[in-house]
This record gives sequence, C-alpha cells and structure tokens, in this order.
Amino acid sequence: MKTAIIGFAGSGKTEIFRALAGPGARAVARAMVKVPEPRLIPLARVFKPKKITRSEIEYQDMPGSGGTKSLGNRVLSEIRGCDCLLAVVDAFSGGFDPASQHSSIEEELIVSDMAVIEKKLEKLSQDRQKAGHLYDPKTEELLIRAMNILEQEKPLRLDEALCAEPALKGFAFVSAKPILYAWNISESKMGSFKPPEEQKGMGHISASAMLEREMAELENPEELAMFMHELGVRESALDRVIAKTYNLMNLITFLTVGDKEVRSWALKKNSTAFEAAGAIHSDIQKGFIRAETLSWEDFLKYGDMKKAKEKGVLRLEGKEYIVKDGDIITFRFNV
Ligand SMILES: Nc1nc2c(ncn2[C@@H]2O[C@H](COP(=O)(O)OP(=O)(O)OP(=O)(O)O)[C@@H](O)[C@H]2O)c(=O)[nH]1
Ligand SMILES: [Mg+2]
Repeated sequence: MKTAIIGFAGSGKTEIFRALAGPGARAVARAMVKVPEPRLIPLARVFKPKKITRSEIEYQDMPGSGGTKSLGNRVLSEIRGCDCLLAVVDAFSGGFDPASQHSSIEEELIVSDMAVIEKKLEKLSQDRQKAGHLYDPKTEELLIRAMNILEQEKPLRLDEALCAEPALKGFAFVSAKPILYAWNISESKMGSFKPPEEQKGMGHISASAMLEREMAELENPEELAMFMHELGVRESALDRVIAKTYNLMNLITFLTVGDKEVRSWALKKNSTAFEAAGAIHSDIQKGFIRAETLSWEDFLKYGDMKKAKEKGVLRLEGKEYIVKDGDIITFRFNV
C-alpha cells in the first residue's frame, strides 16, 4: 500500500515526509511507516511476545517539479501506481491562497484523467471503424460515463461503483484515488484553522509540517514533552495522518497472536479469510484449512484462547469468511 506525497513546490511535502519517516530519513524519498495500533498493547501484555510488529504504509515524497502553481505532468504520471495521495497545501507562507491550491490540485487531477480518457476514446473509435478488429463497446461506455463526471469538474472517486469496474482499473485514474489534504498551517495558527468538509474519498487534516518534523526528530521523550509544552501542542498530528490514510484506503486491521509475535496486519475491507491468509504468506493460503477467529475484545474478556473456546466466542471460519476489523485469527493450514 503506497501513498504519494504531492503538492506544489515548497508546500512542505518533504517536511511531512521526514516527520512520517522519522529521524534518519534525510537522504531518502521512500519510507515504510508503522501504523499506530493501540490494540496491540493489551494483547502484548497477555502474550509477552518476543516481538511486536505493526503493519506499514509506504510513503513516497514527490518533487514539486511542476512549480508553485502546478503538480506537473511528470508527477501526475508517476502517481498512477500508488494507492492513495497525501496532498500538502501551503497554508503557512501567506503566498498562493490555500483554498485555490486545493481547487487547483483537484482540477489538475481531473484534467489529467480527461486526457487519458480522450486518448483511449479516440483509439476505440478507430477500432470501431476497422473491420474485424476487437472493438470493446463496454469499456467505451464506461469511459464515456467517467468523462461525464469529469466534465462536471468532479473527481472520479465520487463514483465508487464506476471506479471499481474491472475494465477501468487498469487506467489507474488519479482523480479516482483517495486523497488526504494536509493543510500545512503556520505554528501560530494551530488550533484555529478549520479545514473544509470531508467528501467521499477525500479527507482533511491540518498540521504544521515543520513542527511535526522537529518533533519527530526529538527522540528523547522528556525533550519532546518539554518542546510540546513550550509550544502549547498537546499531540502530534502524525498519528492522525497515518490513521486517515489507512481509512481512506479502505484498510482494516486483523491481528495474529502468540508468544513469538503479536502483530497487526492491514487488509482491504471486505476481504475473505483466504485473502487474509495470503497477506501473511502464500503457503498459508495454499494450505488453508480454517481460520480460528474471535474479536480482540472477546479475547481480552476471557484472557486466553482455551477459555474463549469454552465460552463459544472462538469460531472456526472457512475461506469465505469476511474478516472484520479487530479480528484475532489463527490460521490452520497444511504445508
Ligand atoms: N515556518 C514554516 N516553514 C515551513 C513549514 N513547512 C515547510 N516550511 C519551510 O518551507 C520550505 C519548504 O519546505 P519543504 O518541506 O522542503 O517543501 P517541499 O514541498 O518538499 O518542496 P519541494 O520539494 O521543493 O517542492 C522549507 O524551508 C521548510 O522548512 C511550516 O509549517 N512552517
Ligand atoms: Mg521536497
């Protein structure tokens, strides 16, 4: 799962990236970032595992190569391969109006998709004229529907069903990707800034990118506490940025437990137990027998698996079971 950090030149992308990646990420543009998972704490208390492992999201810092008023075509084509966008808006410098940056980014994503569709429709209309060629009317119809949305200056992410059409998946439309806007406000405006309303597939968060990066660099907890106290900041916005990207990507968490490792795993919402097994290892998926499942709350209520089984909350689920957020799963499989 990959999130690209985009925005106009100088908007604070690299500051946000460094804050997310933590100290030591100076020379890189990609980092795996651990997803906060508080449910691991009580579970680790029970199992006392050798290792606690959290699921990760990859963040990639993109260059502001399009300048201060454009994302640029290079970035627009590079982000086709990612699952989610984190768009940083400069609301700290007093330059380009932040609300206009927001609408410009939306517009660029829309225009970029229109160009892709235009080209493909042209190709399809040539195919139709060529006798014997494999003309594909279904894709053409879907593309025309997508074009209608874009022509109303709306992003494709608003039409979830259309975006999910298998024939459209391959186009990797940029306006179809979930997007989190990070309004990079100045340190003095913290708390007073009101981000716009959320929309389907679009979230908002406000933070001071520079402050977040500075806080991330302080490894000593006492130093960090003092710094935050001096600035009157109660919490870092990073956890919320990560949690929001996670939700926008429609990910849920399932957990595996044991005395070796207690671990959280990311999974697309509405995935089956069979797919969850594949997320761990292809061998577990291939040899899938059953998934012993219970919710983490039920587990903590009884404190151990045996008791949970006696109480009937530990269920044996098959391949088709739809995994729920917070499920603890033990896979039984043949090797
Ligand atoms: N005061 C203040 N300065 C900031 C803030 N965020 C970024 N800056 C400064 O603005 C400059 C640009 O920040 P970067 O994070 O490098 O911006 P960028 O979007 O990565 O820039 P490009 O990669 O060149 O497009 C740096 O000098 C930052 O320190 C902020 O929240 N407050
Ligand atoms: Mg940068």
